[in-house]
Formats: sequence, C-alpha cells, structure tokens
Amino acid sequence: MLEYSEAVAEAIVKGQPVVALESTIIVHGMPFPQNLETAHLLETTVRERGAVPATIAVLEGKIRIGLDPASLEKLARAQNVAKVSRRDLPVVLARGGDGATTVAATMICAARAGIQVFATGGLGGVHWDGHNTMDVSADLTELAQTNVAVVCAGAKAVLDLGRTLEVLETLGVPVIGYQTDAFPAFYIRDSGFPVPARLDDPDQIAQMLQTKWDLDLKGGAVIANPIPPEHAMNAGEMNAAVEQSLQEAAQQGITGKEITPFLLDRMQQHTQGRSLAANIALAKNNAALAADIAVCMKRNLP
Ligand code: PSU
Ligand code: MN
Repeated sequence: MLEYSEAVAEAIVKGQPVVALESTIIVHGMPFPQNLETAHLLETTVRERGAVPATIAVLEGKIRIGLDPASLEKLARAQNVAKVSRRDLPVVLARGGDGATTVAATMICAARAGIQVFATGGLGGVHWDGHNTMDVSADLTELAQTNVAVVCAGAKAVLDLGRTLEVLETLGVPVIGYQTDAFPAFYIRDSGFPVPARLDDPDQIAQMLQTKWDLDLKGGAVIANPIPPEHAMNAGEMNAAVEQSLQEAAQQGITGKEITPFLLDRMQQHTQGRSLAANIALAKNNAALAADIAVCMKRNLP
C-alpha cells in the first residue's frame, strides 16, 4: 500500500536521513498559492540540511511517501480533498480516493516507511472546552503509540495548551523544548507553560529518541521548536485574533474536523495575513531542525 518516490526510495536503500512532511497543512492549513510555495520551501529546506524530504499523502488509494511536483501541485489546488486522520485512513484507501494526512496519519505512514523524524507546523491538541466536548486531536493518542518524532512549534495557539500538555504527560509522551524552557504557542515563542525538559543540541535529541526506542518505550516525542523571534507575532494581536476566531466558530456552529482549518483561516483574515506569514516561517524552522535531527540519528548508528 506504500508507494515511494524515486528520491525517497533511493534514500532509504542508501540509509540516508529522511524527513517526513505532512499534507493537511498544504490542503487544509493554508490557502493557494502560499500552500504550494510552503510545500516547496519545506522540501528545499530539508535538502539544504542534508536530508531527503518525504511529503506524505494518499493519492488514488495509495499511501505516497514522497510526492512528485505535479502531485504536490494537484493537492495544493484541490478544493475537496479529505482530511485524513487515523480513523479515516483505511476508508480512503479502500475507496481508492485522495486524502491529505494529518499529523496522526502522517506519523502512521512514516513509521510504516521506516522514517523516524517528521516536521509540521503545530500539533493538534485539546480544543477550548475540549474537556466537555471531548474534541481532543487524534495527534495526541498517535504520539502515545507510533515511534515518530514530531518537530513542531508547540501546539496550535487556538487550543487549550495547558490541557494539551496534561494529556501528553498522561500518555507518556516526551515534550522537549529545543533551546527553550517555555512551551511555544505556535505564532509566539512562549505559551506561559514550561516544557518538562529542554535539550539544546540536535544530537542530544537524536540520542534521546534512540534511547527511548532502544528501551522499547512505544510512541513518539514532541520536539517543540519556537518560531524564530524575527517572525513571531505580537502576542496581543494574536490573542485578540484567537478570541475573535473562536467566537465566530461558536456562532457558526463549526465543530469536529472542520474547526482547525476554520480557525486557521479566520486567524489569517483577522491579522491581514500575518498569522500565515508566521505559520510559513515556523514550519520552515521546523523542517530545518527535523533534518538536523535526522542527520544526527544516521550518524549515531553503530
Ligand atoms: N500545522 C500547521 N497547520 C495545520 C496542521 C498542523 O501549521 O493545518 C494540521 C495537522 O495536520 C494536524 C491538524 O494534525 O492540523 C490538527 O487537526 P485536528 O485538530 O482536527 O486534529
Ligand atoms: Mn478534533
């Protein structure tokens, strides 16, 4: 069920470092054409750091590990490609359909392909009032069971980050601050919550992951990488836009898998595109760190 691009197949055979990239961020997280530009930017960034990018999606009922430019463009322009998380994956495959993979689904596909490091923008998590609505992203439970490290700028700022961190703790998922003591809030560097652990060097992160998996401690890890300061949003502007966007979601009765794409789109409208610029910058920063970690993991092999 897995189909590899030539570049990724070659990298895996040669034992070169590979970084997984997801497709929901392209299809549901950003508008065209910035989504396509970002997809290319992330791939280029991974290559510049000495690793091979593997953007993952479902196309015509096949899990694609690495996309050719035409498939990437088709996805970026598509209007009604399904958002595919763990529960949706077997359905879209059986139907022979197309799908953009979330963090959870991308982790599953990456693990099957033997890819250990994955870069995205921001993790899913516990939504506001999620302790009542039970809207908790399947990204969190995936991190408890699938051995892939997720490099992200924390969880998305539209979420309840305190409860998101509590759930990650319960699930036994390491949350590592990269060169920071603060859990980042996607568009800004500090959510006000501390990270449980900090590591300052990609090689230490690679060693932590190797140790976790050598010990047979099932599951992934969150590598929380704050947005570079020059690209961070103003916290006041961000909080006001989050507030407004959440109100609109409530008024319009948006729930379930629609809510994250809706909120990201509203954020962009309310900030005249500044949230989108920040999202692109932080995703690029994550792709670079993910490549560095993937390179260290190959270098440390016995
Ligand atoms: N990071 C971004 N933009 C995104 C996402 C991550 O910068 O759109 C996506 C990921 O695919 C993640 C999803 O899995 O948002 C979370 O969706 P939900 O809250 O429905 O689980
Ligand atoms: Mn949800």
